[in-house]
Amino acid sequence: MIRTDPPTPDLFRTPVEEVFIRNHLGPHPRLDPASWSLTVEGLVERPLRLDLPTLRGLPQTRFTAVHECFGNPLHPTVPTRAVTNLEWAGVPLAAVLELARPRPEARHVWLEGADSGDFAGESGVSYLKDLPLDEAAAEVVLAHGMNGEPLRPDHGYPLRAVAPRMFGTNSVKWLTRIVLAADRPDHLFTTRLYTRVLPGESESRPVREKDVNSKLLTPGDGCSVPAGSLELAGYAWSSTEVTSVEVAVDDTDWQPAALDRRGPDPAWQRFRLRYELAPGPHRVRCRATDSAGRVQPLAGDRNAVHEIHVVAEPGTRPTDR
Ligand SMILES: Nc1nc2c(c(=O)[nH]1)N[C@H]1C(S)=C(S)[C@@H](COP(=O)(O)O)O[C@H]1N2
Ligand SMILES: [Mo]
Repeated sequence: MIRTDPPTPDLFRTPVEEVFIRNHLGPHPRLDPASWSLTVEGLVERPLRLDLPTLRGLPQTRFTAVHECFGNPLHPTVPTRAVTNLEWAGVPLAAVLELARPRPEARHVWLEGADSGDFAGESGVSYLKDLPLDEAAAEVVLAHGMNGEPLRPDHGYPLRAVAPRMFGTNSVKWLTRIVLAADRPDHLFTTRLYTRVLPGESESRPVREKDVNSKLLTPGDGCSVPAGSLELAGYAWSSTEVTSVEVAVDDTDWQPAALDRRGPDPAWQRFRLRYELAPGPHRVRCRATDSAGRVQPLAGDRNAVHEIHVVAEPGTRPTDR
């Protein structure tokens, strides 16, 4: 499937129209909200079948989080920076688990969507992901709203999982089944794809927590700008708080940018640096560090430093800058 991502606009909250769409198994399933239901089964004291009105009657939560695609799982080190920042509304998974009462042997939560199809040479596969029970109970939200409107069909209507600190692949759309289990599921999207060996580790692990990363959004890549003083800005994010962002123009040293604090939600953080840009072509790079001490690598991985190219035009400097 060939498609280009919509550009990331330089706004704190990404408009729904600009959010990338990632469907591994073909076009989105058409689900009728009247007959749709979510089952909770496996190692639970009380198996459940929940309809939408019942879910809407449970405690609700609303928060803003970075929504980032890990990238093509067949090319796990290629940077895509397909990233947005969205406000989600839904029911904490914990509220549903409280009703279902997981048995003591339950260790993992499997989340399955209604879509099925072919991917990476396998046919008739479903979209299935899993998380450790304690992590899922602490973070996963069963979302029905995005940016104050009902989820659109492409984004998982009527209900999807959202794992706010994790890559988008974990946020199962068109959610219809939750299974509590003692083990991880052996499946295309859990154990065969979406696993990786992190720097400094020898064992491969599932793609879950987001990497430290950043993206320069102003000025836009490939743009002409007036030479002189201008703001270089964008967003940085990680599974934890980002603690610093540095910017480098051409081959000068890394300079610390001003950085907003993250706040209680796992949203992205704005960085900015005012810079005197001489006339001519320039390469601008940004590099984030998070509270876990992780730093974006210069090259070779999916979160390598982001770089843009701009041309500063002489004599076009507006007076209001
Ligand atoms: N059921 C289902 N859920 C899914 C997917 C999918 O193909 N099927 N793609 C995943 C991937 S890889 C990403 S990045 C996000 C994308 O969510 P979006 O299309 O709403 O932006 O959904 C995830 N959840
Ligand atoms: Mo993705």
